[in-house]
Amino acid sequence: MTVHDKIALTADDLQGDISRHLKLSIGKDASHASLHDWRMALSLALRDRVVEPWFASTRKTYDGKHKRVYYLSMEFLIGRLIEDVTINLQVEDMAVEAMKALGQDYYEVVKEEPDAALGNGGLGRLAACFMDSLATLAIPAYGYGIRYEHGLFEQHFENGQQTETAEGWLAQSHVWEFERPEVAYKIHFGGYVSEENGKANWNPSETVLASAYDTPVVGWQAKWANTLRLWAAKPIKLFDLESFNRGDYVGANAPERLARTISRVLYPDDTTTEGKELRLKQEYFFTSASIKDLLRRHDYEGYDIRDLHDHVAIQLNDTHPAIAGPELIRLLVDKHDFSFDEAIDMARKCLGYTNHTLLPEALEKWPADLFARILPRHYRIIEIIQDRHIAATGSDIRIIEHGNVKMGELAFIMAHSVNGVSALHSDLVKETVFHDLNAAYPNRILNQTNGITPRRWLYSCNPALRGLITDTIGTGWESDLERLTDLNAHLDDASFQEAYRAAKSTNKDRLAAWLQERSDVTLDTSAMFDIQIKRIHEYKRQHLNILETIALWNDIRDNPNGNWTPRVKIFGGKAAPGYALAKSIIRLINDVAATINNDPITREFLQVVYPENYNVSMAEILIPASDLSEQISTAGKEASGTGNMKLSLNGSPTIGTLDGANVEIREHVGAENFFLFGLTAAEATEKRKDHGYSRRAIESSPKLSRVLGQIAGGVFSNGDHHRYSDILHNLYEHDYFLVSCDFDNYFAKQREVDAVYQDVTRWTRMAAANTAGMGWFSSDRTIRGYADDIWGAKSVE
Ligand code: HBZ
Repeated sequence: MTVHDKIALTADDLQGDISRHLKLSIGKDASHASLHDWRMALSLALRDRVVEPWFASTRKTYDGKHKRVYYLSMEFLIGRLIEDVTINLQVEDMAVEAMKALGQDYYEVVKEEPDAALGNGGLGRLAACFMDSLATLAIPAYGYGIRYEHGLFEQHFENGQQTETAEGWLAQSHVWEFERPEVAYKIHFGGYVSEENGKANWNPSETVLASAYDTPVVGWQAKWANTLRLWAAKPIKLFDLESFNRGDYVGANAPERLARTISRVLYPDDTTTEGKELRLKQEYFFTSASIKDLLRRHDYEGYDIRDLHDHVAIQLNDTHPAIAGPELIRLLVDKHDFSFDEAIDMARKCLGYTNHTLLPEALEKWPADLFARILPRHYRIIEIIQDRHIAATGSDIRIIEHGNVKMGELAFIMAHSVNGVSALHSDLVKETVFHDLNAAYPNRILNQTNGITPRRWLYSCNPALRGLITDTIGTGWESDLERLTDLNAHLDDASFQEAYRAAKSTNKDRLAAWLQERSDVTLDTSAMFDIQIKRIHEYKRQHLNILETIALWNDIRDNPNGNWTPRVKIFGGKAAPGYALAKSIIRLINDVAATINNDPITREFLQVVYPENYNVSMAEILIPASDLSEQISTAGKEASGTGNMKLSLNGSPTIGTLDGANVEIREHVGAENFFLFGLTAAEATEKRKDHGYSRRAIESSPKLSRVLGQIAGGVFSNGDHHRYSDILHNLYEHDYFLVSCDFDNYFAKQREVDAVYQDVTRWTRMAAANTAGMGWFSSDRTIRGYADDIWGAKSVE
C-alpha cells in the first residue's frame, strides 16, 4: 500500500477538498479569495488527511498498551507547516497540481504562512526535529509546551542597530490546531500550606486554567502521527460581572488579562536566565498541566498508579520543566497516598533530563524567597528531596544554596538519566558543572549527540540536491540517512560533480533572487557564500568573523590585483534584547557592511550581507545555498550546535573549532573535508590562566592590531571613536572567549579555504563528501538513542 492509498488521495480529491474548505470553512467564493484564504483552504484540506493516521496511531498505542514518551519543552520552533505536511504525506506534486487547477501558485501560498516561532534557537528547533523523528519512527509521544500568543520577537535594523517588535502569528487563525476546551486543568500559585489529618493541603492565592490545543505531527509517509499539545492560559472566571455592573469596565477584564499574561510571550532569552517571576510561573504552568494530563491518561486507561513508570517516560528539555519532579511527587504524595520515598523513587524512574549548556549564567536559579512564595508546597518538597539526596549519597551538593533554588541540581537529582548533547559536551558535563553529582551518582550521565530531521533539512529545503541524491542512490535515504554513504562511490565521477555543482548553483540563484526581492541587494552568485547563522552571542564569536572580514578587506585594498577568491559573507541571527554586547556586535557587522560594500576597490571580491529577522524559513533558503559553514565558537562553549549539521549535510564544508558536535562532524566527513582551527577546550582553559593573554595576542598580531585600530579610529562609525568601545575594551582587557588568541589561526585557515575553493574539482568533492558523511546526524538516530538508553520506549510496527 502506498502512502496515497493510505490517505486516499488524488490531485482531484485534493482540489475538491480545497474548494470545499474555501467555500464552507472559510466562507469565500473563489473569485474573491485572497492568498490568505487559499492558504487556509489548502491547509485545512491537508489537515483532513492527517487525521486518519493520527487516529490510527492513537488507537494502536492504546490497544497495544505501548509506553508513551512525553517531551516537555518550553520551546517548539516548528516554523511553517504546509510543506512539512505535503512532504510527509508525499503529496507535494499533487498540491502543486491542485492549486494550479484552481488558478493559484502553490509556492506563493506556502510563502504566505507565518513561522510558528515558539522558540529561541537550537533548543527549540531540536524539539521540533525530535517531534518529526518520533512520528517517523512510530514511537508514541506527546510534545508538551506553551501556546505563546507572541513567538520570538521580530528583528529590524535601524541605522544598523537591532530593534524588536512583537511577533503575531496568532493574529490570524492557526488552522493546524484543534482546540480542546474539555481538556483543561486548574494551575495554582502562591498562598500557603496547611496540614489536615497529617496531610499537606495547599491553599493557593491564584488560579488559572491551562487549556489544551492539539496539533497532529505526522511522520514520514504518514506511517504514524503524534500530538503536540500546547497549553494556553485562561482565567477560571472569564469576566468580573460585579465590576462591570459598577461601571468598572477595565477592572471587569482584569481576571482575563492576568491569566492570559502567562502564555502571552516567549522569553527572548537564549542562554541567559531571566530572573522573572512570570517566567517561573510559565514553567510551572505548562509543567503542571502536562503532568496532570499524563496522569489523567494513565488513570483513564485503567493502569495502576504504581505502574506509572512502565507506561510513561518524561523527558525534560533543559531545566525549564525541572519542576516536573516536585510536581509529580506532590501529586503522588498529596493525592495518591505515596510515601515520600516511594514518590521520589517513582518520579525518578519516569524522568530524564537533557542539559544544553555549560555556561554558568545559563543554569537556571530562582531566589528561594520568590520560589517559596509562588510554589510553597514545592519548596518544601525540594527540601525533602535534598535531605534524602544528602542522606543517601553523603554528597555535599545542595539544591537550595546561598538563597537560590538551583534547577540544574534539582533536575539532575530527580532524573534517572542525565544527558549531554554531543560527545565533548557530555564529557565536559561530567568534568565541570556536574562533577560532584556525577561522583555521587555514577553512570547517570550519558551522551545523546543531537541530530536534525533530513525531511525538513534536506528533502524539503533542497529539492535540487534531493533530486540528485535520489537519481544517484535511489530512494530510502529519507528515513535511513546513513545510506548517503553510497554517494562516496561517486565523489570523483565528473558527471556527478557537475550535477552537484548545478544543484548548489540553483540554490545560490534562489537565495540571490530572494534577497533581491526582499532587500534589493544583488549578490554575485559565482562568489563563495560564506554563512554564519545562529543566535548572536559572544561565545559564538560573530565578532571573530567580522574582524577577519575587515582584515581581509585591508589585504585586498593593499593588493587589489591579488588572486582573491570572491566571497559573500552572510550573517543571520538575533540578539537577546537585553544583551548589550551582542547588540553592539550586530551594529558593527552592519557598519562594516555599509563601508565595505561601498568600496569600489574591493567590491568585486568582498561583500557583507545581514538580512534582518533570521528565522526557520530564512534558514531553509540560506542553508542549501551555503558554500562555507562558520562554526567558530570558543572551544568548550557550544554544547552541540545543529546548524553545523544542516549546513554540512547540504554540502557546505565547515570552518570551525573543536567544539560541540563539530568534533563528531569532522570524524564523520573526514578531517580532510573540514577546515579546523583554534584552541581546543583544554587549551582554552589553560590560556585563561595566562594573565594578560588578550593584550599580548593583539600586540603580536599586526593584522588584528590594525583592525582594532580602525574600529577605534571610527573608520566604520563615521569618525565616532566610542561607538565600539564596549567591544574593544572587552577584547583588550578581558576576552574570556579568546577571540584575540584564535584570530591569526582563523585568518590563515580562511586563506586556505580561499585556495581550495579555486580548485573547483577539489571543492566539489569536499562539499559532496560532507553530504555523504552526514547520515549519522539524522535526528532519527538520536531518537533511537533516547528510546533505547533512556526511555525504554519502542517503535510500534
Ligand atoms: O541547544 C542550544 C545550545 O546552545 C546548542 O549548542 C545546542 O545545539 C542546542 C540543542 O541542544 N541551547 C539553546 O538553544 N538554549 C536556548 O535557546 C535557551 C533558551 C532559554 C533559556 C536558556 C537557553 O532560558
